Amino acid sequence: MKVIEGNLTASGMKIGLVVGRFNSFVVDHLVAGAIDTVVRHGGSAENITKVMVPGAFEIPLAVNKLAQSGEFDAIVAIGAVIRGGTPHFDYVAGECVKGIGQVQLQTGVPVSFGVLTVDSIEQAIERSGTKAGNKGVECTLAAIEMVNVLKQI
Ligand code: INI
Repeated sequence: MKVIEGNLTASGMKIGLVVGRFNSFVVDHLVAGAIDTVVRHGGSAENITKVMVPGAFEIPLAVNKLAQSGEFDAIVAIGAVIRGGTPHFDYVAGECVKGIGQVQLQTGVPVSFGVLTVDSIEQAIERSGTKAGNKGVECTLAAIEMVNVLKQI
């Protein structure tokens, strides 16, 4: 049996980070986790390009432009959508994940989904570097692994 799998080495990788500013008190920790992960896995902060956008709704458009530029091995989308009392959450989160999914299938550039979609500020804090880990770290590892697995297919 032939098994193809990707390692977690980020040496020489060019990574685009697209970051929604909304809920920045959470998002800043996710970004720090993402950068730290690239560096700790052999990559360089100089090879990271960070693009700031207003919120999660705008993330897919910037991800698409980076992916189409051909300059990046992978793109990490980072943001935080926190449910409020209206259906707004569902529209913003839904468009964000749908758009990101489309970009990676249409361009072949791996895009990882580091956008928290949570019911409360407490859940967001838990997933941005406290008791439930850090989504920025997790999705950056997924991006690195996908670059390395796709190279072999
Ligand atoms: N954007 C987010 O990234 N997170 C949110 O929780 C959020 N909420 O709840 O409204 C949010 N809204 C802004 C949206 O992403 C767009 O920036 C805005 O609608 C302008 O297009």
